[in-house]
Amino acid sequence: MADMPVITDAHRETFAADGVVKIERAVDAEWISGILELADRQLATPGRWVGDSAAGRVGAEGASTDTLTKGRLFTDRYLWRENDFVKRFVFDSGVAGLAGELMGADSARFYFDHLLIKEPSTPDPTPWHQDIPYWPFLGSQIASVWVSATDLTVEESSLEFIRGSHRWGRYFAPKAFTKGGSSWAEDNPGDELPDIEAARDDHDIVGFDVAAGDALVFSAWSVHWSPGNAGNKRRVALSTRWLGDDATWNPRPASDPAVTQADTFVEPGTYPADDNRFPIGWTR
Ligand SMILES: O=C(O)CCC(=O)C(=O)O
Repeated sequence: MADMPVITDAHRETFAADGVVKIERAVDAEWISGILELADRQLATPGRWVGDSAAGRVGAEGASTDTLTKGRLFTDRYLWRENDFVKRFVFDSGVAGLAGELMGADSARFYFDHLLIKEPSTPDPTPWHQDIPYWPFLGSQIASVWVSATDLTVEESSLEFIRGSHRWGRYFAPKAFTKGGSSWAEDNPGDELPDIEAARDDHDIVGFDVAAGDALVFSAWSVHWSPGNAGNKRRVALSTRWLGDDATWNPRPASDPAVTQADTFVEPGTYPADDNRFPIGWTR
């Protein structure tokens, strides 16, 4: 188990008030190079749950997956059950403890891993969204730990959040991240998210420049996005999703299909005490 960065009262207060907090040097260089290698591997041989803005271009005019090094938003997820590195990252890097501590939970169960890559000169933003409407869960203690494997400014596609939006009591209909990538999400219920970009000054937006190894820990109810990557280097982040004490399993027909009712014995509306699908990563 890696040494965990110290979580201070200031971190806890910021997470509670803003719905997001940056934890510097959350993971060390070994994990960072592992994430970068994972990115190379998944780009070359994507998993089952891939979303790829270049999918239509692969194979066209001789383009192979390896040659598409510009203008590409690529996501892959739910790798932990087959990929040893991802599994070790989930359980041994300390990210579970960050989530558990900041949620104020007694334990943190794991939901899924999400690799998010934007090649240089990728115009595609990750749209403004809340995470919770994509997922088959409800509860206030549900959070992500987003770890950047590269130094990153907001212009190079780091994340921005609307401060305090986790407390709005709103549930916004999801949007697909990439064309065809998560179109299942668009059948989910929810309010129409206002056009944040058209009225940025109406919102209290906070953005985070990060160093490789920094983590952004945020509530699944926080409204957030990332712009495209205007920079000249690949942007790679690995997000892990965590369930605290008050999380309940609430599958809907259009929830993320990576884990469905067919995969678990958990009854809808109850705590997800399934050590196989939602294993404990940390306890207080
Ligand atoms: O990395 C990104 O662009 C988006 C990340 C995100 O939305 C998430 O981890 O929930």
